Amino acid sequence: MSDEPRFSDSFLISIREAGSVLLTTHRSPDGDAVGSSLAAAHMLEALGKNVVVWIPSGVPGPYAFLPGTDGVHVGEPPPGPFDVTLVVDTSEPGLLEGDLPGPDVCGKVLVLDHHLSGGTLGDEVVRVEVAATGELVWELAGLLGLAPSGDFAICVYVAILTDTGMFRYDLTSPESHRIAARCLELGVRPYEVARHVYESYPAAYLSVWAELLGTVHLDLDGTFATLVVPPDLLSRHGVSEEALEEVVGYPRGIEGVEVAALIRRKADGRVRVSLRSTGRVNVAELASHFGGGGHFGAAGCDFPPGTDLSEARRRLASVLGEKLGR
Ligand SMILES: [Mn+2]
Repeated sequence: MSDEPRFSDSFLISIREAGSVLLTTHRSPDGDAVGSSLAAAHMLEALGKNVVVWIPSGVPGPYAFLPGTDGVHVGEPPPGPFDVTLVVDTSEPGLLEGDLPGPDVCGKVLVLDHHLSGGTLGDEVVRVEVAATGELVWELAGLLGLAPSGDFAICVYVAILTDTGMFRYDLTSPESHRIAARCLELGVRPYEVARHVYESYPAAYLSVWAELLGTVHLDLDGTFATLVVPPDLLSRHGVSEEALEEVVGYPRGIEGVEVAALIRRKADGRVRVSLRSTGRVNVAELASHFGGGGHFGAAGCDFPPGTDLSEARRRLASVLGEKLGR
């Protein structure tokens, strides 16, 4: 980890001097995206700024209990203008759900993120060694001289809880736990949060998972596990894509598995592959063979329309087989 300060003076001055701030994040917002956006909103409001959180598709159900959700602006961008736009949890323009309005509306664009990317949205604080963007928001609040509130703490806690996979993934650090511990001291109740985030899914999800887990296929001597989503699975059970979010964790958990994949056809006909690693194989690199990308442990790629789902699996297995020497 580098000892140089994470936040440049110009970044801090831009935040301090802003009277109005637009906050936004990436599409398919996860717990870190929503938690970091709302935590930053609580922080900036405590500093007396006018803040709008813009999440075009709204806050997904599991995070809707977080304080500040009611004020989130959905749909088209808010009219503004804003002095500063702070983008959290991505620095990749293509991963935003809606295009940022022009500089006349956005003002100066700042980024807080922990993903490797070639993106160039604005003045960026990107730290790939940090487990969650929420940790950067926590640090920023301290640099701005703020004592964390309970509302701020619960948003940061959800960001860290979800992006560390419940404190399991490799980037989980002593600092992740220290911040989480402070959040508990500020009133966060772990089971209450877990109930909302992980234990509030519709009963239909179990039927979806039961059917999907039955498609598990092991290749490469049991090191590559895939699930293939039947074409009408979601519509038959009346659920959205959210039902598929965590399910790839099951094949990853099989003893001996190095890489797990969830393969499905998207509405536009392309084949979407979500990849997860158990620690030895860099799945971002695997995904990059097919024009995708992501993290070492979690990545994704698309195959063009017309690709058969089982053909996508074979092509992945062939590249992975070379990497694994199988
Ligand atoms: Mn994140």
